[in-house]
Amino acid sequence: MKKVTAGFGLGVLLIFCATVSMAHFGMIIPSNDVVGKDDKKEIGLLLQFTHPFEGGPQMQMDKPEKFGVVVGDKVTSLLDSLKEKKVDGKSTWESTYRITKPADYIFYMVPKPYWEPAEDKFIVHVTKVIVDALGAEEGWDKPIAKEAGLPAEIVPLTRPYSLYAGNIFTGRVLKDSKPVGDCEVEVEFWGKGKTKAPTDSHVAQVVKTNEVGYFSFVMPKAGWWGFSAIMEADNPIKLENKDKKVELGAVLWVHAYPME
Ligand SMILES: [Cu+2]
Repeated sequence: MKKVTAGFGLGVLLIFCATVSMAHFGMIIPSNDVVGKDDKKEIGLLLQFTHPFEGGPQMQMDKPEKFGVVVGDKVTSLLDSLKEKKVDGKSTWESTYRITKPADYIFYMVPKPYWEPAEDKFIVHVTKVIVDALGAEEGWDKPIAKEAGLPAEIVPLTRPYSLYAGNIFTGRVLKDSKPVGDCEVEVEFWGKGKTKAPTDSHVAQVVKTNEVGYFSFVMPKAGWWGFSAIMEADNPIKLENKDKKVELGAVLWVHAYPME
């Protein structure tokens, strides 16, 4: 809905999406991005597909194809831990995860393809979030696509936790483990509809990667920020015997704290 695709006029887009500029994002949000030694060792995780800035409309998220965590070299599927929770009649998912040792925990999710009639394509937003536990502070910069079986990912160059509002965040977009240049990265604040945008086009910010896949963005406000690198998947998906394009998003969520 951010782009008017051939054959679809603005009028059609408006029917499906209240505001043209709203972008949808895959989301994994942990209850905490940093778990200290005195904190509860159980973290909650929320998985959903929505328009984060506006706090909706909520979009249906079927049970993901993959959901798990990479700790060091170890990949663990957490699919069985997911519990469905309906929000506005649409499925979201919740999980809890117990921290067992000092490490950076890289959570990832590959959703089932979502059919978006307004854009005449499927959407697959492969999503990551990284939690540091018990002062480990290492492992966050590791690509996990190969081990976890992700078609694309954002690898952070800025440590992706314990950030401040006002920090610059830099990441690198990889598809099939190769850098993606000239790629649009949509950026959205998880405003839940409480943050006001001066115009519709302020809802999602857009930066592009340079020729070797790097992008940067300064986060102006404390809270959760989502970065979504928008690509096209290699293979179309058939719908009623017609090949449909697949929007492949590589999404990373980071949390910025206020500086007091
Ligand atoms: Cu949408």
